[in-house]
Amino acid sequence: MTAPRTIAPDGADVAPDTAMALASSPSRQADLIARAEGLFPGGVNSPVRAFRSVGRPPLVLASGSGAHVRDADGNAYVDYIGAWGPAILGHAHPAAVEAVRSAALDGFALGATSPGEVVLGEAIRAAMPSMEMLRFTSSGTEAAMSALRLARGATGRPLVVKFAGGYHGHSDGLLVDAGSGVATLSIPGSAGVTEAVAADTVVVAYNDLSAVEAAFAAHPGRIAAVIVEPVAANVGVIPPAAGFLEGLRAVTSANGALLVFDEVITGFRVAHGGAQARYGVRPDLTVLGKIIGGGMPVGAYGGRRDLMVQVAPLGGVYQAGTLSGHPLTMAAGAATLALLDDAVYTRLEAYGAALEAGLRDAAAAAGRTVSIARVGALLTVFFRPTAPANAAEALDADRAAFSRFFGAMLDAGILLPPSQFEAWFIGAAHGDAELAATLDAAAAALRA
Ligand code: KE4
Repeated sequence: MTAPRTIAPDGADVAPDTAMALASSPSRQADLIARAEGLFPGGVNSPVRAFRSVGRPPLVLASGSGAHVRDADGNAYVDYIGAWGPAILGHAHPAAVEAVRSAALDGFALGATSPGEVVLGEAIRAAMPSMEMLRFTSSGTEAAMSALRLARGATGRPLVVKFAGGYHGHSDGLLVDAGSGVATLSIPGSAGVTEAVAADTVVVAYNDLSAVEAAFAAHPGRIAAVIVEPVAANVGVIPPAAGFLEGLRAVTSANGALLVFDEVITGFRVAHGGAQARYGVRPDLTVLGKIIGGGMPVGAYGGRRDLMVQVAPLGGVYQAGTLSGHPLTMAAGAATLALLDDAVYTRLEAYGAALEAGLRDAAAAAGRTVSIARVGALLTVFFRPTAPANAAEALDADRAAFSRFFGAMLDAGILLPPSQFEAWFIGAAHGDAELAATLDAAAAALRA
């Protein structure tokens, strides 16, 4: 096997021995960050990676193995970013690596349906029977955007309801903030999103079924769909209140609108069949990403066959993608899903419960007031007295306290997602040693 190539500062390839020198130089991470900041906005290719909300310089992560990652200076961490969800088996799982290596020998994208798309598609449908038909994309953003285009096309209605704090990727109509009143049309949530586009989205509070009913009353016959993270995880973890998801199912059905579950995070994480299996609520459409690609670029949307047959080339709802269903992604995803058996979910739940209990004990021993929200292998420590029920409550958490906690954990070799408003992503490679290291670090960090 040839030695790994290393790109020197001037961009030229260097020989392995020089590569070793570079890798061990104290400034390699700083050098890479400086170069990245000259190349990418904020030095990153996705904003949260900039660590700006925790007041620390970003890391450049050079490798991952199991529950651990290593930065470009060789510092090792117990990892709870988990590639933002995909690394449910841990990083560089041998089965996934071998699946990708083997698939690569047959070429990369070939420009027509590949056998792996059929294999992974059938595995997803077997786990999530509501996805009678599906379409792969290259990101969760594409999948969510396409699912809502389908909802509008299938119903002939213009409006979509989403929840404050719900994140469904960065398509224009979903980068919006709540309007002035309850159930009023929303306003742009990002520069570059027009008021016209924002006005097709209504934003209401998570776990507030009456607000959803008010939206349908305010906009009779005009709402195409309600899109929801069945477990909110982009404002930190916020579980659905009892009856909330069932209520969404009832109110959308009663009003001729579609229920769209964004399971990009929860899919294959909170249960093999996702949140729809865990909570027993069947959506009309589901959005997937992350785990189904095993860490390779991926998204998917699917659901009722009578809806999906309206997608091109069968129907009038257009959607396409050069690298949709990429063979190497399909291989990594299929290898990953094949290993997600009951024993893995039992292990994930046990680790999550032990981590939650240990963190509660550490906070109590330190006399700190925190709250912890957890659903299976998704967890958030909120620096506020009670676990939030919606985004407004989550957003009043003490961000400065979180930042201090994040920094102390990082210095102790525990890498948390660099935001109070993200979930800790536990994987099956997290074991007793990682739990002990995490709880020891948390006990010290919470006393600081
Ligand atoms: P992507 O386009 O990033 O593949 O997926 C968008 C998306 C859609 N739906 C949900 C529920 C999501 O959480 C995401 C993306 N998740 C974030 C983490 N909270 C990705 C991290 C990042 O933006 O870098």
